[in-house]
Amino acid sequence: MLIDKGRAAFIAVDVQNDFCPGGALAVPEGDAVVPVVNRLAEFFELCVATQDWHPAGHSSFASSHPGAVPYGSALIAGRDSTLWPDHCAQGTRGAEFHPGLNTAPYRLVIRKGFRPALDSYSAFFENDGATPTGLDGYLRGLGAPTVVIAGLALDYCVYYSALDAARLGYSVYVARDACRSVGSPSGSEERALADLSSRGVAIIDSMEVFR
Ligand code: VGL
Ligand code: ZN
Repeated sequence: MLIDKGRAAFIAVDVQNDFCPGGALAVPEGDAVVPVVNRLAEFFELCVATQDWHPAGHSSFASSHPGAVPYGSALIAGRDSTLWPDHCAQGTRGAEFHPGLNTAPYRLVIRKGFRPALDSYSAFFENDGATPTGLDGYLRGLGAPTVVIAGLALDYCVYYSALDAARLGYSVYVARDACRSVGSPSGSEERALADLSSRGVAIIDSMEVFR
C-alpha cells in the first residue's frame, strides 16, 4: 500500500451543488466525482470536507463589480483576482453538498470564503496566503502528516489546497479521478497538474489508494 491510512487525512473539497452540472458555477462533469469521493471517504478514518460559503454580495462575485463579467478578473484588496458567477451563497441549495455525497464519514467541515472582502480557495489559508482556516492545527493535533485531496475544482480549490499542504510539509496526494476542473482560462488544468507535480505533490488514481 502506497499510503499509511492510519496517519493520513482525506480532504473532500467543495463537493457542492453549485459546482455540479446545473449549478451556478458548474464544473464540467463535476457530479462524476461523487461516487469516487464516497469510496475514498469510506476508506479513511479521518475525513474532512470543505464547503465554499460566501455571504451575499461577496467580492469574488462579478456582480459585485460594476461592468465586470464572470470568469474575468479584478483587483480585490490589491490582488488580481478571478471573478465568478454568484455561487455557494450561505444557506442556499447551491451551497449544500451534492445530495449523493455521503456526509457520514466527515468529522470536520471547514467553511471558507465567508469574509466579504477576501476569497478563499485553499482548505488551509484564505487567498491572502496568511489567514488560516484552522485545518493545519486540526491535522497536526491529530497526528496526520499525509493528506489525500479530491473534489472540485482541480484547477482552483483542489490546486490551492494541495499547494498549501505541500508548503506546510505534508505528504500530498491528489486523487485525479476524483477531481474535475473549471477549465478557465484554457489550459488551467494542465498548468495546475504540472505545477503540483513540480512541488512534489503525487497525482494518483484512487485505485492506488485501495491497493
Ligand atoms: C471554487 C471558484 C470559486 C472551487 C470556489 O471550489 O474550486 N472555484 N470558488
Ligand atoms: Zn467561491
